[in-house]
Amino acid sequence: MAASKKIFVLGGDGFCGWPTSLHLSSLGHEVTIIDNFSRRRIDAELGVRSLTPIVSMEQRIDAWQDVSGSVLKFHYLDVAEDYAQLVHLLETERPDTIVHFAEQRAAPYSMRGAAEKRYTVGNNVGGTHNVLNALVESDLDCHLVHLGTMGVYGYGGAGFEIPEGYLEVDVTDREGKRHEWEILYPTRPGSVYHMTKSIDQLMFQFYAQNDALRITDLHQGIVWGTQTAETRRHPDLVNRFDYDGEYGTVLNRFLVQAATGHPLTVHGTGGQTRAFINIQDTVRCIALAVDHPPRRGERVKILNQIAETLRVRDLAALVSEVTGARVEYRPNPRKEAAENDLEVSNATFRALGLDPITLHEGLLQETLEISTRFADRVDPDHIPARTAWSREERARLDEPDGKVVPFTRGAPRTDAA
Ligand code: USQ
Repeated sequence: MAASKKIFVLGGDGFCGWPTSLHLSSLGHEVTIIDNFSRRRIDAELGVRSLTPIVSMEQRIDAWQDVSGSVLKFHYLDVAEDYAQLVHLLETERPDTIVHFAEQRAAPYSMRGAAEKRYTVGNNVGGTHNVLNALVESDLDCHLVHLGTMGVYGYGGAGFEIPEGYLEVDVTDREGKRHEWEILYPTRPGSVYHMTKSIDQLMFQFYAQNDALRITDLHQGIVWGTQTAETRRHPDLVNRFDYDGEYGTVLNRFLVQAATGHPLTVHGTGGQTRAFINIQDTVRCIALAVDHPPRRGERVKILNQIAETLRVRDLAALVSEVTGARVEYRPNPRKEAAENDLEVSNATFRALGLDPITLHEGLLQETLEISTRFADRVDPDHIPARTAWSREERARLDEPDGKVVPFTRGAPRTDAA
């Protein structure tokens, strides 16, 4: 095993942060969780709760100590607001690595209205900049591992496999001389949330170049599943599970919908191709990234954290096949391409030994079983996605017939998106 490190996990109470904290601790690292419980607060604001019952941070930490003998430290802190405390913690604790999940991560929530857009930009951009600035101010040679998103690339249409963060371009000047460049892959965010991750990329580029900060940015796809080897060890360690229209991600939503007799809510034609990864691989990838930092002075290391690409309608068909759930094509509340292809390289993680879990029936069963076990905690009012990206989508959502396209096997009609 690689040497034990002192690691801060910012946002360690969230869907990816909690299982990552446990996984890093199980590998022998000394983990400190920093969180302001914003996910729990937004649950209360939206009037929803995690499908799985999650206990307090204190109980979570006690349960982990009971089953593993390892101690997780915790600090309540808002990295976007409590800058002085963040610098103080860095100066006194001097971590080797910071894993940064402390951002508002739901695209639909970021598009709800002015308040949520402003919160998402202020929290995500301000928080990330505070972390970078605090690293410089505390003069710490600490590796920053940030959870970014596949969404910074836009979704496909490139006609080639999307590389890991950088694009080689060939520019011909006025004299006809050709110049070869390597640039950050042009960003094409599709929501305010995704836009903040695009801005993060520029901040990383600047601080790596100006202050030689060592930074890894992980462009992750859509996560599915909920449990990991560590969260399974005690009921109080269970991971949170979002199924609602704001925070629930597509496959987990479909599984809860199937378990509660709700039709599977495919947006538009379901021709959207997206990248996916199981939560168990999320935690493995983070551990691999922690063990393979860039050198000081090196450019930002960008890795695509994905297992495979799939179309939304194919996911629905698979869940329907396994559960018998009905698939319903609904007007798409988002402004996104109705159909797209997407090819993505995940060469670095594969070279580091990741053999990712891909979607198959067996694995759906565990998530389905959890969905069924806690089905009575589901509030059906929170299942539909109601946040429209713009006035145009709002008007379509409000049409009385909803323009639902009936489910047909094979290629569905494409005139309904
Ligand atoms: N979709 C449906 N029906 C639903 C819910 C979603 O058809 O009931 C569709 C959406 O229209 C979209 C696709 O499924 O085309 C994915 O939606 P999602 O909610 O699963 O994922 P997204 O909003 O893109 O965001 C999630 C995470 C975010 C992460 C991102 C990775 O919330 O934190 O960065 O996945 S990626 O999508 O690769 O950018």
